[in-house]
Amino acid sequence: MQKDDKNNQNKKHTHPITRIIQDIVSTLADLGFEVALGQEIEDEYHNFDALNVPKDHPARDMQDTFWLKPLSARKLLRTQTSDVQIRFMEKNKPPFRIVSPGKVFRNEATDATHEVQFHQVEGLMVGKDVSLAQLKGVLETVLKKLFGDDVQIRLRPGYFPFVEPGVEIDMICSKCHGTGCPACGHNGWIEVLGAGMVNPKVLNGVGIDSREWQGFAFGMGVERLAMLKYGIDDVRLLYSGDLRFGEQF
Ligand code: 2NL
Repeated sequence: MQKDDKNNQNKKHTHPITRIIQDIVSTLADLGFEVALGQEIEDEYHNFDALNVPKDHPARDMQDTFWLKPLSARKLLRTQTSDVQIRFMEKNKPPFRIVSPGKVFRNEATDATHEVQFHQVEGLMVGKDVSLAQLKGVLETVLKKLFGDDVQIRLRPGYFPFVEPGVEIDMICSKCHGTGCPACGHNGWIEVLGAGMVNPKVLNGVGIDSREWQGFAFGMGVERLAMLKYGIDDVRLLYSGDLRFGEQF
């Protein structure tokens, strides 16, 4: 670094989104997860049907999904990276643990907390006797790496068609430690991601016998985690291209 670099301008900076993805992936790699990557253009089957998303689910609407009309066979921009995991399960026999980071797309109005293009990290573990308790341990390890050793999490029931049971994971507010303050909307807890036990219909659909195998899965929005970690109040700042923003990291 140069001596006159008062403004932090000559250092190398990794974008906050990249850093969060690297932290999550390296923590999961230590726990035996392999990276699985896919494609951003996907078909309706791998993005929705294989995940037990109902045919009339609003997520499939033109307003929520970018459909690529000129192409044949109902192609779309993937709305989550679960499609990668579906394709992995079609080709590989359990047991396995995979993590799928990547870019995803939702056709919705942008505001301080929504962008049409964002990043997700999904994880999946399939084996014998895989449990919700193991899921909790894995997610606690990941969140401690991102937010520090004081992290405490709790599981609440939540609904996603691809998991049963589904859970929402909350992290205790680091400002008030659970008593409630403006930072957590006077809640004491902050919702950070969704997860659950893989729905047996999803396993059977890819040819994995759900009487023999179980799995857990989780999905986290990277922009949301970056905003929480670095106190960023508008997601659009992450994509402004303004070097003064990047130099702060
Ligand atoms: C969220 C919730 C989630 C999954 C993603 C998943 C993948 C397969 C099977 C079953 Cl292949 N589940 N992924 C499960 C629960 C929640 O994401 O809010 N993400 C931002």
